[in-house]
Amino acid sequence: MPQKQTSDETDLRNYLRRLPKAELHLHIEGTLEPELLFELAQRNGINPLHPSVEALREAYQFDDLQSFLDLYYAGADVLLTRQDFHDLAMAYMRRAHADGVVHTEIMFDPQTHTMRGVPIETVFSGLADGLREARETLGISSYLLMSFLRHLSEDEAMQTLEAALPLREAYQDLWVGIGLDSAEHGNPPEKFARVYARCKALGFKLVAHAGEEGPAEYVRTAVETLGVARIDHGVRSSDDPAVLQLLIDRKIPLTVCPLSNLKLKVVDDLANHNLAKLLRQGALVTINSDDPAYFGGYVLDNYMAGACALHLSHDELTTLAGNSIQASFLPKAEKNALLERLAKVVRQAS
Ligand code: ES4
Ligand code: ZN
Repeated sequence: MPQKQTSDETDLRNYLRRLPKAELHLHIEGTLEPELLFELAQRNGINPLHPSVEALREAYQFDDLQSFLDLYYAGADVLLTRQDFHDLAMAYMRRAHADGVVHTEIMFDPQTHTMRGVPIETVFSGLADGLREARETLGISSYLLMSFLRHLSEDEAMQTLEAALPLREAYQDLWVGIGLDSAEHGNPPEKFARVYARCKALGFKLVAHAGEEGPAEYVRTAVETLGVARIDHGVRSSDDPAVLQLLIDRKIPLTVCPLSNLKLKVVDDLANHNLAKLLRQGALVTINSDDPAYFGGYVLDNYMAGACALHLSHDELTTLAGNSIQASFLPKAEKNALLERLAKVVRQAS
């Protein structure tokens, strides 16, 4: 049940909504709400694993990353056609727009779909249809980060890259980078050193999940071996002061997802989340929603959860919104324009 908000919380939520924000850590397959899942299952003649929307939602209780991934991959089975991917993307963009998101950098897992016989062109074209429509009708810009599943082999990642490269030109307005996600334990970043080197040579922006469940050492190798520009999660960096210092010195942003960390038991209580500490120590922290359909909240809910549990000040929240723009892959001029807009909203509010 949604918790009742105090009027202070309503004011804070309205303030946070007005801040122009970028969402940088978002898996499009993780935005599949049970209602849309059932609609797509029916459209495609697929039997859902659960008897009802309510039963499915009740199943969203996880012990760890793997228990979530099992349901997340099963949920993606209903995505088959270009229209399905369009509808998924457009539903998320509407929701993000309502939260005051002005730019998104969206991860997608082509292997989850090609493994089931869905052509990679279908995935790209459907997502692009939705994101381009959102750009025109809602005024939100987007980039795509094609992510490799780290529980599969590097050869399979390389094959996925090769299958996608012929599409690069057609989607050059969207596809700017690559990422690494799925089960972290036992799948260190360096397993993908060759594929990252190839992507770097091709001019892609590089990100990787690291230090979510895995050790701080994976954050170091993501930076030093893969050469990533941004770390997804990275909350375990603080286990090793040298790793945290590396991130601070190199201004490598962390895309932190508070409700995800709570739902997957990376933290036992949001009051114990280290995002405020990381921010206060000088790390370039951003707030994001990860898989909002599964973790109980979109980006504004994540800002609110962090703000309330950790007593973040207005200034800190404004910094977090500014960091999201700063940490994005937008060209400098566009970042500056958005930072100006942010400063204007803050001035008007004070
Ligand atoms: C993910 Cl929360 C998380 N961690 C790793 N991989 C993922 N894929 C989708 N959500
Ligand atoms: Zn993630």
